[in-house]
Amino acid sequence: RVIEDDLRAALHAGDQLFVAYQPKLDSSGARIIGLEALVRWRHPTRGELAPDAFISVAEDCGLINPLGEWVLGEACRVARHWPDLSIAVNVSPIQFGSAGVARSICSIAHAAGVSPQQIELEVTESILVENDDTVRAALEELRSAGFRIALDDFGTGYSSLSYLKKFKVDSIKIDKSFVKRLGHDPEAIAIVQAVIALGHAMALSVTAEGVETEEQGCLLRVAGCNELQGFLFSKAVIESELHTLMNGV
Ligand code: G
Ligand code: G
Ligand code: MN
Ligand code: NA
Repeated sequence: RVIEDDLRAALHAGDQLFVAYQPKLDSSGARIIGLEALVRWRHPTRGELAPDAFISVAEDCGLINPLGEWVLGEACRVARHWPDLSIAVNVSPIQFGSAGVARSICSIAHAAGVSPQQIELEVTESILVENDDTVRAALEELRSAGFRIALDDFGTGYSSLSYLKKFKVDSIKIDKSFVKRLGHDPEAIAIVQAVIALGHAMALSVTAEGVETEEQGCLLRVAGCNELQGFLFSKAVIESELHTLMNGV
């Protein structure tokens, strides 16, 4: 069976897909302020699959909408349990291609009894390059409903600065490929400092992802980065492990 059929079955079965949550910390690295929801698949024969192995399949075969809605529903349930944390959910560019994406996202949060203010939607730069008017309208609708919008993987892809002006977002996430080089590549420090300054000049919050070492965390803190995420603090954990994580491990 091809992965597409398996994924369709998994969406019906209900016990194969699960969501792991990776903490986001304040710049001191001492306090958890949010979580990013990351989908996983316990495949019956292939073992545990990371999203790289099936998100693009889901995008190609039309399953990304039900999958994305399911992840958002799960994340909203966790949001209810942790009212002081901001919960981030990745939204695929393909989801933004379908009419009514904003309405669908709003109604899922509403049905779960979660305030949109608690939810951050992570979008990648590619959606801003494609199809401007539809995407812009959807992002505006979501922002005015109270959702925060984060530009994920910032610095990769098209990354045209004009898009940052054209599409209003609340925060940017510096891609881990830049963070990875911090500590041995002087150019990487310059790039990261410039991105943080740019973000702040546009009144955006800046998150760094893929923070793995104390040195990277320190450089980012000194550069004024607002939020840190990465294996230095924690990998993504399942819901039942969140209590341990919150209690300081
Ligand atoms: O989970 P992992 O750390 O391997 O994430 C790999 C990639 O998969 C990341 O780029 C992340 O944005 C993406 N991803 C994880 N969960 C979801 C999801 O629920 N929806 C979409 N569209 N992408 C996701
Ligand atoms: O949405 P995005 O593609 O940025 O998803 C984050 C991805 O980065 C996930 O696959 C997650 O497992 C991974 N990740 C999270 N923290 C780290 C880290 O510190 N180092 C590396 N190499 N990957 C990380
Ligand atoms: Mn992300
Ligand atoms: Na990312």
